[in-house]
Amino acid sequence: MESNEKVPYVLTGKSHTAVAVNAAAKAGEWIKSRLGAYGRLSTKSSEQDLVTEIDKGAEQMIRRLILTHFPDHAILGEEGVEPGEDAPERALREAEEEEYLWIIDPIDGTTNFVHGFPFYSVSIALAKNGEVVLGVIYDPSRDEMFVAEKNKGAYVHGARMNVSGEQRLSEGLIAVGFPADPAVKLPINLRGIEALAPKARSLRAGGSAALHLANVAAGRLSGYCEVGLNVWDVAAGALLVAESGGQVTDTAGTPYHLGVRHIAATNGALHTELLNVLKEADATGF
Ligand code: 2AM
Ligand code: CA
Repeated sequence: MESNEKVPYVLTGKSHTAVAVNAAAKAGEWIKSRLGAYGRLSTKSSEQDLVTEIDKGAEQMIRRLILTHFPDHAILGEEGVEPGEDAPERALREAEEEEYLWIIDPIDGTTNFVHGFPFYSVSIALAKNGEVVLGVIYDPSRDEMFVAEKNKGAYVHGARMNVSGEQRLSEGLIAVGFPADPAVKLPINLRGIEALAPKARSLRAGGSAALHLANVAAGRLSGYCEVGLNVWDVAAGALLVAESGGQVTDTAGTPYHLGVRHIAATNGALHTELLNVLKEADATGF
């Protein structure tokens, strides 16, 4: 046979997952290299709501990488939305109409990043027709890449993740949050914290919603709840928990969807008990 026969050139596209993992790793490495070296610190909705030029730079980096491979996909990123109550909701409503929507939090846990506390992450989710089908969270401090694909399970560095086995709240390690809105959201969360503290084994507040969710998925936390989050804080993590066998709802028990702001994510076994405590304490945010 003639050896100079031409093989047709096939342009094989990269998978959504490969692009998300690559973007999270690149942004995460860059962020980590800038730890303690950021310049100007700005505030957004409140004095506790911080942003650095590293957040903005990392989001640009992720946007460019995604658009290189998928130029017609829509992107909703934390730093591309004006702070305040209405703008994130409006942006989400518009974006939900897209077939493919990437949802980015370039640094989840900016306050930790600013202080050098090693608990922050890059969170990237892809929603198809309004449903999350891919979730990637990267923890630069531990070099852990968490990946979930809808109906295909969740993995950390290639090893399948499963939620923990605690059956009761009294055996559970539960993560909570102290939101950056001291007027409305903080008091609601504090009511929940006060009610949960004597009932759970112990509480933790790490300061990154995405990493709390990744750690629930990995079975290191039994559950996590927080009122007043944004879609980019939880979209990737919600899929990680669901694909690890856990349960993700809003604090009133409605199954997770892109509009959920008040989140409860657990190993499933102690979900109802957790929701009941929040309800009794008037801490659901509803
Ligand atoms: P961030 O670091 O990306 O801002 C801590 O309680 C969690 O709340 C973090 O995931 C943090 O994400 C998020 N958070 C901080 N400020 C917020 C705000 N104004 N609205 C919603 N979530 C916020
Ligand atoms: Ca952020």
